Amino acid sequence: MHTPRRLFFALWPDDVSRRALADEAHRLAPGCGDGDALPAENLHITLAFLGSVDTARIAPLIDLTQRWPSPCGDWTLDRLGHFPRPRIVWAGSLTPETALLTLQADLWQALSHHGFPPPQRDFTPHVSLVRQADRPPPETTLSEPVRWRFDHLALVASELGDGGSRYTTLARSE
Ligand code: 2AM
Repeated sequence: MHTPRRLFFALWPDDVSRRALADEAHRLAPGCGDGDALPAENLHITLAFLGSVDTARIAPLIDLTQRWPSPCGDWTLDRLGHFPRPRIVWAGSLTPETALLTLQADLWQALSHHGFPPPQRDFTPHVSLVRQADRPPPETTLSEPVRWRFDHLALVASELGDGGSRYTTLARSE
């Protein structure tokens, strides 16, 4: 029997944005209660978190992802925030990003047809930068805005290991 996998849908940054965000994470980490900067390769925005999914339900999700028309747009990250309970410092935007909100809503609508109910809470588009962050960062904005160009949606499996999360892309949009 196969064990369920922890899945989520995400957008991954282009290389330039990834480096800029990784630099920001390293700059911020010491001032946030000695948090841990996330590794550059793990930086992403989650659009839909599915949690643990039985293997029998994964093939339709791969199919959905591969058929999804690739989103194409820019997202400007300029704001810093802090989620106290998961102890995360994140980057997001001061102005609501309509394209991301629409994409997230469309994705959940499609997922609801596969038996995944949409979350009850509001969506705050963000990229986690620092974990184990006991304090918010001293500033509320990024040192320089980061313009992130997105061009595909990815279905990703997450495994928790000693050194943090390991992500494997299972499918990407066409
Ligand atoms: P985060 O960026 O806010 O940490 C893989 O774990 C991804 O799914 C991470 O990006 C994480 O969001 C998100 N995630 C983990 N647990 C979640 C939950 N219970 N609800 C929503 N998103 C979650």
